[in-house]
Amino acid sequence: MLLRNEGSDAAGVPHFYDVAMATGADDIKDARGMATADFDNDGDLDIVTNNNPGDSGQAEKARATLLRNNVGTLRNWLAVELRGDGKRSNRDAVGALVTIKTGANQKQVRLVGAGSGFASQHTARLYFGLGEREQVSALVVRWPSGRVERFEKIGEQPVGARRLVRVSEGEGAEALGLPARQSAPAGGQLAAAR
Ligand SMILES: [Ca+2]
Ligand SMILES: [Ca+2]
Repeated sequence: MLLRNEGSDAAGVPHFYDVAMATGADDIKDARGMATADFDNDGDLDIVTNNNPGDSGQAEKARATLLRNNVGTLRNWLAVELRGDGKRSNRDAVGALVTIKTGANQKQVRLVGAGSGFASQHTARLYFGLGEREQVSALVVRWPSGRVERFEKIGEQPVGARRLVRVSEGEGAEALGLPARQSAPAGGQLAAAR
């Protein structure tokens, strides 16, 4: 099952539509656990599931399934990776909260978590969708230590889209391009690579 968020109706009731079959994400394997990460570094989150070999016990017959997302790269995005100071904050920055601000009153918030479901852990990188926007007006990190750092520029540049921003607690931030692997042609939507 893969649900697409269709937004809310006039009464405020959210609606979702199962697009698994239409996107090629439906699968008869007996999956256990699911995690998301940007496996091909193109700025959208892809999905991996582990599969249960069942009574056969032959794990090699139940290889993991990677569902590559071919939808999201038409829009802009920002990825953020944190490294805590290893003293008052843990190195992985679990518990850190990142807020990005775009425009006057628009905010998005992401939390660095640990454990994302049964036997699974999503990527520790935080991904923000920016739509058509080319940059964010501010990036604010609230570290597990309680320290708050705010970035409106990195070096002399605004915080631009389609970048990975690495922030080390108390030591500043750097913006990096990611060496994206070639995406499948647009229109394939979500293609299963088995
Ligand atoms: Ca991706
Ligand atoms: Ca993609």
